[in-house]
Amino acid sequence: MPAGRMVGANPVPQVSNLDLNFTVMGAFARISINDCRMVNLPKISDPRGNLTFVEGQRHVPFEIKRVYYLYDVPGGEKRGGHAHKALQQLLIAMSGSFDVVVDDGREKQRFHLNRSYHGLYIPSMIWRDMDNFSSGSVCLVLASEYYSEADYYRDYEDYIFAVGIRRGGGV
Ligand code: T46
Repeated sequence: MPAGRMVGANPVPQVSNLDLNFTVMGAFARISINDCRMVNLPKISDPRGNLTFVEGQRHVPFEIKRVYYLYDVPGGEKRGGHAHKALQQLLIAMSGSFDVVVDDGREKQRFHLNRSYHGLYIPSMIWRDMDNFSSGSVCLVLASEYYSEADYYRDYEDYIFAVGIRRGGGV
């Protein structure tokens, strides 16, 4: 099965087309996990080996200011465990596979990334946890901003407060 949206035990492949219709988020619109999506990147198939490219503002709805990658992740380790105030990202499994659980404070969704021509777009204000890294996996991240620790929510309660969710139900 290609990388896709997985809801509980029922995988629902949802790989969007190249021409993405990204949601325009108004200042007061609530960002939800429905704004996360799998992006189908161009793949130039060739007997010499395949080639995929990513263009800022075309395949991702932002200018790419930073690139970083996670690698040599030991089996059973977890990464992530935070949300970003402004940063948008595209995550790609350059090699191997891993899972990303996105969480908007109300709902969670698990994505399995295992193709170097699929990317997971994550807008700002989405909590993410990463696990299930396969041996030798590499996670490439294209980011809309330079690194700033001030852009992180690393405490889940702070994040929940910021998205305006009261514990025990209600908004
Ligand atoms: C994300 C996931 C997918 C830097 O100094 N510069 C950087 O550009 C980055 C990304 C990190 N760092 C420092 C900050 C920490 O002291 O590297 C250390 C490890 O970062 P962190 O614990 O945030 O790593 P992950 O793998 O949990 O999260 C990273 C990104 O931070 C985050 O944006 O979405 O990868």
